Amino acid sequence: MSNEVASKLPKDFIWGFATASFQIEGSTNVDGRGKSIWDDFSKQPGKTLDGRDGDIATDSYRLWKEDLALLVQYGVKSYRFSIAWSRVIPLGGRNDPVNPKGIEFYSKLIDALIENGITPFVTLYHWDLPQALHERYGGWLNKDEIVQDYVRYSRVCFEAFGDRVKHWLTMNEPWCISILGYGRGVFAPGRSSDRDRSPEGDSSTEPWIAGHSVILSHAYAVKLYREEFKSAQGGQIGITLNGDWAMPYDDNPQNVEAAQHALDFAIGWFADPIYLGHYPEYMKQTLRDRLPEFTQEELIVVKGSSDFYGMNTYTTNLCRAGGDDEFQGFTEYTFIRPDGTQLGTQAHCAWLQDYPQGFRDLLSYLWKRYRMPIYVTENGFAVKDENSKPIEQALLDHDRVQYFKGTTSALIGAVLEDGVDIRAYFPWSFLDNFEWADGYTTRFGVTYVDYETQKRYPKESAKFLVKWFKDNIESDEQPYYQQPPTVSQINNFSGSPLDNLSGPAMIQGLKA
Ligand code: GBH
Repeated sequence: MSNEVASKLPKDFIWGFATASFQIEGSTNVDGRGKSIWDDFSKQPGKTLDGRDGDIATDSYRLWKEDLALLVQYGVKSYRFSIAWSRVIPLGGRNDPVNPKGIEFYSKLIDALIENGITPFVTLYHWDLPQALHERYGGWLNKDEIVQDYVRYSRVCFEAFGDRVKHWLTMNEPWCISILGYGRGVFAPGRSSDRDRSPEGDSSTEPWIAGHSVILSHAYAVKLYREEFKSAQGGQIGITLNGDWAMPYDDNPQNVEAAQHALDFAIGWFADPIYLGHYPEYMKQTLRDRLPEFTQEELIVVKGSSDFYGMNTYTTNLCRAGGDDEFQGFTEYTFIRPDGTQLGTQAHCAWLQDYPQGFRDLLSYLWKRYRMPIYVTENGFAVKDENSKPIEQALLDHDRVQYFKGTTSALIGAVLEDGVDIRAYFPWSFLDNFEWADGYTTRFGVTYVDYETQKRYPKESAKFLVKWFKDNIESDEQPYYQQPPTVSQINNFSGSPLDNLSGPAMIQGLKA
């Protein structure tokens, strides 16, 4: 070992790409799968930008072996995917039958990943609630029912897959589940007070009730895992939260305070109870009796219920006090600085600009506030108008490469200079896919999907990331200049086009 200051990520640093069941699987009515709330929602006129649904998506339920081959080609260490609850338990409930075909699908995928040296990183819930539970009792609005049903679903997954899965995420982005599903009504089940949008719903109460149920479902599933599975299976389990960095618009104290208020509503809503044991004070003051309370017994289960901080983040918002958006804690977001300049490069989505310093600042903030190891479980960019470009041009995804250059350098800076304990990084997404209310018009993939043929094409950003992680994670192997490759190693090297670009060690050794 040398005495040099570390310049790379530690060798056990986890990286890979992320996806979610409903966004990629398709095959919505095969092998006994029950409907999820997104099945019918995405088919209602006006709910997705291009009017398209998730029936085919990237066809990954059928093409999973091809997807796996591509992951192997990329050389990822891990793959983050989610399990569709309604494949495993078609009607979702605790007394409803388990579907062996659903278990079999994920079981084969998990086996194949492991055989290829790829660690499965599994999300139990990425927004595809079984439709039957929504119809039966209102889904996330019914705490007493949903907690029990979610815990039973979790049990089925721990029993079926926990011998091989050592990294569990209970929930993906409770803020989105609650606010977008029950407040703004733009995501399934689409409930809102806006009667042009939804015949039912109360945006002033339902998001906070749904969020409360999500926290408790997460917490009781973790309790189950720790009590009945962890000692035998030895895995880790936690939740993953969305949250973008909030930067004061200027140094006006009201705007400085507003940035904290924005973080309280976006992140603290979930992170404070889970890591600190209480809802943020500002949320309590603002929502009063509309914010449900935890019983003492529940609080004991909630506090400390995540082994790590799961972080999904995309952008930075400049925050000002004011406005009427309760979901943002009565703050206003903008990307335009006081001097009129843009914060960063605009993405295809209005809510997303590239600002890597914000990613680094958010990592520090979360590390200081919660003191938990951080797994970055999503981070990504949608290039403006990528969908209207011919494939050859779309593959040259310059703005996405710039984005990942920024975030990877922020990531390594946060680890090596700021001392933040970051253990994993998963760019979103492995593939272009069903981008929820945007349909297929917004592409987040590092791999281009031609939806006519379902062929996959690596974009420049995939090549950049593959190479970056090869170059920036410590390896067990001796440096190439100490151990030149043998002739037979070189002759036996069966390279792919990607390997040429990313430069396997033995080829670099030759050149040196
Ligand atoms: C992730 O959410 C999802 O986990 C993933 O499934 C998705 O494909 C990916 O992002 C890309 O979108 O203007 O009020 O509607 C990202 C977190 C939070 C980003 C809400 C968009 C819009 C807020 N999202 N935000 S609003």
